[in-house]
Amino acid sequence: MERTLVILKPSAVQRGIIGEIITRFEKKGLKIVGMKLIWLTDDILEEHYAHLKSESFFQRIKDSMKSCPVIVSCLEGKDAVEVVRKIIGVTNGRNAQPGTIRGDYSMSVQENIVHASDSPETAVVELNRFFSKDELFDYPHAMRSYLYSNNEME
Ligand code: IDP
Ligand code: MG
Repeated sequence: MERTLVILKPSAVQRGIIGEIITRFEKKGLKIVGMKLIWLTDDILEEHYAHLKSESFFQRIKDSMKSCPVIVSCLEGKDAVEVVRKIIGVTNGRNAQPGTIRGDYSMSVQENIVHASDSPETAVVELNRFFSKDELFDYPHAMRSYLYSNNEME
């Protein structure tokens, strides 16, 4: 099964909606295999958002992301990367479809509640960035026969 990184940003933590956001992923059937509260630093943000380094808003994003601790999590499921990106919606909360997390909770491009890996390759790199091996857990998901057919679990 595929794994992806999801970060609940300061906009989720400070608005008190951590539980609501995690509930959405749980209800979908994604399995939580890693989760912790951490305070991000410039070093890790410069690596994580390296693709935005030359943007005028880079400093603003970094300041926002380190304004308070965030929840980093690893979600597992079939095609988890693509499924989670669909659940969160497009980057700009004002354009995101209602029904998506950003569409339902965000009015902003920057303060858009969640981060999620954008490809399986990126997910591997990002999970290594935020989790050590012993912080990610393999355990049987009690509901798995009701979430997937046998052939989907192969
Ligand atoms: P994504 O989070 O949807 O994958 P990215 O382009 O990877 O979007 O950008 C990372 C984060 O940087 C966004 O989630 C958002 O918080 C912020 N960001 C992206 N574009 C802008 C912008 O034009 N203005 C301000 N912040 C932005
Ligand atoms: Mg991105």
